[in-house]
Amino acid sequence: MEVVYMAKKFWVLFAVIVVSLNYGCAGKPPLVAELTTGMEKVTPAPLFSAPTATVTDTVMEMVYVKGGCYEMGNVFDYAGFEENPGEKPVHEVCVDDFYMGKYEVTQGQWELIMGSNTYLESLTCRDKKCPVGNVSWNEVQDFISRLNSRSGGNKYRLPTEAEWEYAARSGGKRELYSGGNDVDRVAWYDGNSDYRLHPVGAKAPNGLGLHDMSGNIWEMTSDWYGSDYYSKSPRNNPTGPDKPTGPEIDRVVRGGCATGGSPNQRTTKRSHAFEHTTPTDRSRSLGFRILRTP
Ligand SMILES: [Ca+2]
Repeated sequence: MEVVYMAKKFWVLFAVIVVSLNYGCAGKPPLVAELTTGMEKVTPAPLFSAPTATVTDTVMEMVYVKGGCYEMGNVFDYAGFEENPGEKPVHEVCVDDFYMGKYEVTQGQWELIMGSNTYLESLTCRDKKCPVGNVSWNEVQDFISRLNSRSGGNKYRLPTEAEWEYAARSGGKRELYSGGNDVDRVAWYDGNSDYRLHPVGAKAPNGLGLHDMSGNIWEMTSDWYGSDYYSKSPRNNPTGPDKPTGPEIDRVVRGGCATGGSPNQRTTKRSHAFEHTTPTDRSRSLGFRILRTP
């Protein structure tokens, strides 16, 4: 018993030290003025109770994103892509600094936080490093709430749509896909995925070091969907309509997925969870990525 007690004590102490070190870096943006990657490993203490833990299945890696202003919306004029009225008008938006999850939330992270892998069996990629999907809006809110409780704060949440696009475009740059114009290099989509999800981080990152913002699995945002929202969005830190507008009552989802065509992987592509969905519905092609405020 004494040995077990000492072992537990060691891991608690170790976790406290690691958390202290990491949080020491959290409020310190990189010295480089340009948008860059200030890596932060945010490590809720209980996650370190497993000595065999590996990075992508237990640690929330967050990338520092320096805020700024950008032209949000469909800034591209290219032939062959479907027009999505909801992506226009292009309008200037400014967002504050934040940390964005380097990867889509994985099944390993989900199981550790939620203590359950219910509903995950049907996913086309089953591994701790595969993205979690088939989880409902309400379950994701529960995940975030638990993550906040474990880290002793209230800093984790879903990104807004504006934050998501700013990060996906490597800080608001003119990027067709997240990381460049070569969809095969940066995204799992129907042209290269074999119609399956893939472990996170296998494709090239974007300019901020973020992986899979184009492709693999759709990602939830916190905004209600409004097809006309871009015509009336506030400039600073928009959070979407107060309530859903039009026939859709869904939240905005972004980034495309492994079973979708290349137009869906575009950084400016807006979609929404299945029409008339409820907070308890699930989709195997819908997961999420978390944001942490400084
Ligand atoms: Ca994705």
